Amino acid sequence: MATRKQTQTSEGVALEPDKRRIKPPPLYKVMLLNDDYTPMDFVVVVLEKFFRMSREQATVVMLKVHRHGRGICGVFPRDLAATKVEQVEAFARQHQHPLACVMEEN
Ligand code: TYC
Repeated sequence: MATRKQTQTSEGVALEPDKRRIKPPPLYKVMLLNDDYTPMDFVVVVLEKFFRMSREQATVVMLKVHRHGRGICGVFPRDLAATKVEQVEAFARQHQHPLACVMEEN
């Protein structure tokens, strides 16, 4: 096992925090699921509004979901992914659409 990293400070030698076994936080994919009722234009607006996509990018992702059943909107740390899912589903319900948004560990 390697020794802990040391830094020279004005007070002497200090041990740096041991970061060797700290894994980076897991990332989560946020995905939209297809359904037969949500209008295509609404899905494009969702991708522009919540995932900062251009109209062109949003259209590509929407059509991928429409044709393949699901598609990735973005990859985020857990809390941000959970917030995106809540925001998208709340917005869809406000507009009476059944659009489903889910997250999955990457
Ligand atoms: N399948 C929908 C339709 O034909 C469009 C749609 C695309 C719905 C993506 C949901 O996540 C979705 N109107």
